[in-house]
Order: sequence, then structure tokens, then C-alpha cells
Amino acid sequence: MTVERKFSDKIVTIERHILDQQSKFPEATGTLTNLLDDLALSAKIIASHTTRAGLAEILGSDGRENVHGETVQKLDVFAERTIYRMNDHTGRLAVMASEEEEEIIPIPDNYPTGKYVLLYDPLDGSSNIDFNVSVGTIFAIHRRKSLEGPGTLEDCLQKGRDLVAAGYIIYGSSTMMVYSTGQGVQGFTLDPRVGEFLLSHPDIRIPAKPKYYSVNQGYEHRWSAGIRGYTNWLQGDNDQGISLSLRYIGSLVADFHRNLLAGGVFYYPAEGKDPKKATGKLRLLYEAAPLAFLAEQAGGYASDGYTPILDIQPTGLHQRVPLFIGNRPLVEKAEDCLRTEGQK
Ligand code: FDP
Repeated sequence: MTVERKFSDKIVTIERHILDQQSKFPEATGTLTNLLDDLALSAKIIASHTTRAGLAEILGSDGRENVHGETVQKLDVFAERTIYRMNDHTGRLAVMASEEEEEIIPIPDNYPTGKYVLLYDPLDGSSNIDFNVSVGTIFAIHRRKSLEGPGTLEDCLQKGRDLVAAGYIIYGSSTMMVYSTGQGVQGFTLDPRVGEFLLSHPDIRIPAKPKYYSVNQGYEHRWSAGIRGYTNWLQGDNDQGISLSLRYIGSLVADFHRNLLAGGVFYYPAEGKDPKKATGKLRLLYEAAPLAFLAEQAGGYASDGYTPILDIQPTGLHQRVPLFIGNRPLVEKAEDCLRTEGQK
């Protein structure tokens, strides 16, 4: 029997893809490859629980509050511990930081430290868990700056421009891991029958023609005139034929993922009339910077309205920034609107 073999027959697992990428860099030691593998395995473990969220005692909050005063959901805690336990002992990391923890997370003394720094939001959009809405994990990887020993706060406070890799896992109608090591953006879908992430979305590029704008329009009364004008512009108040549909899930990874594949802009602006949201809601290190890295790798752009997100020097672990992210011309239009507003 002769079987016809085509290129499209190639089955690319995430491991094979990461190794292929590594082989392009003869000096690579394989540490980053292994770290990405550890994250893919963490994702599978977390996914096996998110898909059962409505079933067991795991549903609902455990009553504790995280460092931002939000109620912590049990799955947040589980995701947090899973990522920590998968990475504390490997000798690949100098230090970690998580959206759920106030301080940096040191590597325990009895384990070796390594050259990378892992920043993560274990379960983003967690207020949606109880309603069967997609949630996600976001991760960012830097090279350590300190030379040896335990990693430091400064190792964590690096600009997005210096990221080595970043990505997210979306736990939705299927589980996907989307990541970049600075050579484009690759998307893998978890095949639950075989327990493997398979390359399903190679070289993702944001479509040039955008479809959606995503913002919590319920907060419009607290926006500045510039943001209101920008929103009208997106809705069709322009002479460029742009007229976008509104889609807002309220789960950043899901909103970003949809706009990455369909084209559009997500924004969470500063809310002048709410002192608690003077710099928006989203965190620079765990949300804005890693997604900005992916957006730029996919041909898009992200800004806080004035400065590219990737160029902002973090000053604190839990710093919040306004975020505009998606197709470059749409994000630049937001910058225009804010600049014009500032000149009035
Ligand atoms: P959540 O509070 O559910 O964890 O940063 C967290 C986040 O969700 C993002 O995922 C989401 O985009 C945003 O907050 C939603 O905030 P609003 O409810 O204020 O729209």
C-alpha cells in the first residue's frame, strides 16, 4: 500500500514546535524550551479543573481577598499553586511574581536558582468563573538582571520591550495556548483526547480590517471627553468607513484573543471620576506588557494612551496602566484623541 504524504499531514505538538524554534539558535541551552513546556503542562492541569468548575466543591469563592481587595476564587488559588509548584524546583527560574501575591515569590532555599524570571496572572477574568465564561492564564518571561543567588524585585521590574517570551492560555470552548518568543505568534489547541497541544494557528497576524471594539461601556459616565470621542469615532463617527461592532466579555484574555483573530481594539482607560481607577484597572506586569508583546509580534500595537506599553518602566509589582491594544491604527487613534484632549 502506498500512502500519499502531504506537508499538511505534519502533526506539530507544542513540544516539537518549541524544539524546532530552539534549533534555530545553536547557543540555546534548552532552558527556555523546558520552561515553556512546564507552562504548557501547568495549563493542562489547570484546564482539567476549569472544565469541571460547575461540578464540584471547587465552584465559588473561598472567601479570602487577594492583594487588590478582590474576592479570591478557589480556582485562582488552584491555578496559582499549580504554576508555582511546577516551577519552584526546576532550577530554571531566579524568582517569580504573581498577580495574586503582594511580594516577589522567591525560589525555596533548597532548590537551585536559574536565569529566567516568571511573571504570571494565574487565572485572569476570574469573576467570570461561576458563569461558565472563558478565563485565562497570562505569563511573561524575562532574563534575570542580577548575576546570581536569589532573584530580586529589580529582576521583575523590567520593561516589556525586554521580554524573552510571553503568552496566554485561554480556557474556553477549547483550551488554547498562544505564545511568542519574539518570532511571531503561535497558537496551539489542546486536544483533550490525546492530552497534547497541537499547532492550530501558526503565525497569527491581526487582520488589517478590524471588526470589533471592546470596552466596558457601562463606565462611560466616568470617562474623559477624549475617550468618549474616541468611542464615537470607532462606532462610525469618522470619514474612513470604520464602523465597529461592540463585543465585551469582561475577561481580558478572551477579549484579547477574539480581537487578535478577528481584528479590533480592546481598551480599559483611566476613569477620571473614580480615584481608584485613575490609571485604569489592568496590571502592567501581568496583563498589559505580555499582551502588548504578543500584539506587536502579531503586527498590532498597545499603548497607555501616550506611551507604548512595552516602553513603560515598571515601578511597582502591581502597577496599573490604562490599556489600548489591537490594530495599530486604532490604538494610534486613541493616542490622537487623548493628545487632542490634553491640548484643550
Ligand atoms: P476580573 O476582574 O474578572 O479578574 O483584570 C481583571 C479583569 O477581570 C480582566 O480580565 C477584565 O478584562 C477586567 O478585569 C474586567 O473588568 P470590568 O468588570 O471592570 O469590566
